[in-house]
Amino acid sequence: MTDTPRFFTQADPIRFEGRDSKNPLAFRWYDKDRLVLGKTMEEQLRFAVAYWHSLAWPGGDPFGGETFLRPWMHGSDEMAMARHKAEVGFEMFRILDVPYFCFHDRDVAPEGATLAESNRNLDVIADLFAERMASEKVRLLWGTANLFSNRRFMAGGATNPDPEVFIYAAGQVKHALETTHKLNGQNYVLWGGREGYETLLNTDLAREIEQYGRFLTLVVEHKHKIGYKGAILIEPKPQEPTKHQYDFDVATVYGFLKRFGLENEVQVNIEDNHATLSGHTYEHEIATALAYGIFGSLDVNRGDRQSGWDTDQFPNDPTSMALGFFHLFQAGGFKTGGCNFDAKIRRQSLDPDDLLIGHVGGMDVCARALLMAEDMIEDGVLPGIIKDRYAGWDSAEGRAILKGERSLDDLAALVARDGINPSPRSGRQEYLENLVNRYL
Ligand code: XUL
Ligand code: CO
Repeated sequence: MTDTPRFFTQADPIRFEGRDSKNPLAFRWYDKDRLVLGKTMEEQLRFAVAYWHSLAWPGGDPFGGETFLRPWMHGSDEMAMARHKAEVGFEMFRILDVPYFCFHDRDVAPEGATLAESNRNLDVIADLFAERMASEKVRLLWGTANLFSNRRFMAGGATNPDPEVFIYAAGQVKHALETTHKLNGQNYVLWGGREGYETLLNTDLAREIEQYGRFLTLVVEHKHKIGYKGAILIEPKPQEPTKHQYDFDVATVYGFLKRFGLENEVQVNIEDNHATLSGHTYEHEIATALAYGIFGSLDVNRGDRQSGWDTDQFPNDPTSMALGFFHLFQAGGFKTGGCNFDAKIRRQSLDPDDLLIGHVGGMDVCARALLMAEDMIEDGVLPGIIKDRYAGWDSAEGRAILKGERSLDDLAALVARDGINPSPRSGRQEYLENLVNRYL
């Protein structure tokens, strides 16, 4: 893996040069050793490069094909191309100095004629990863299986009307999970891109949800059977590619997990662009997951206000990121999760360094957002206002109500006895919004 020409213009890791730097290949905010909220920025943010967008995507859109012409996508020996891709990948991880990467089974190794052949291809590349990881810093944040590209999955993997597809998907996920385990992946992700429907005219929704619950239960059982200690994560998304996906948003996923008794076994991987497609904000999805106790990890990216699809762009708005980070880091930050750049450069960004520059910008946005979140938390004003707003619930009466010690009769009697007639208080939203702007 050493004799192919260098892909990027530089071989050295990108460094922090501070706010005044004009160097596009330098960090202006991400200072990996800087302490923020008790840990280094590197330990708090846990950045990961997504193999699929950065290394496996050719630059196509629905109207046109490949634009990037990556050298590792043009050749006759598919396994040699997969090795070349891995080589460029590890070069990129080292230059970006990221602690993690993420992959789908089919991003890293070609699909074979049978599942056994596909598994063997994956094993070859996973061994290569293990070898490189033994001498390099980068680790695996998560692995996953691609249950959406091949036509066999067009009507779903777990939720397919044909049980043979369910069986095939189970075999594929078993191998992807075991590969993730072998590479010490911190998490295993399931994104149900085809677990949904195109039309209810041909769909038995109740059955499909039962199938999906069964599938996830099998995955959790297998995790315990093989002694995998990482987290199992579902990645919510409301639609695209299907018209409706069952993992619509965090709250829907929570209801699904409860229904199958998996709420203590499975968490969520929340993506910004998926949050906005579901009509929410990133902040809302993060806060909801934390409230339900199922927060796992983040796919950091952004959508486009005009385009109604998953544009997966690199994040560029520190304030909106900080609003989500405020909740996350107030709750102690990541455990098994991290910030995975599920983001792709635009199809006209042809220069190899564009890949690095996209990540540099995204990492700086997250670093800047982390610093804002630190101020929001440490300044204490925002958390204090929220605490005060609910202070009444810490009274003896408030606690008794929540513990279930009062009936509706009791409460009605209390209104009369104490002459309760609440006086509304300001929510102070503009003050709070102005306060957040001061932290930027
Ligand atoms: C698709 C998406 C996926 C998952 C992993 O919208 O976000 O790339 O992150 O399967
Ligand atoms: Co994603």
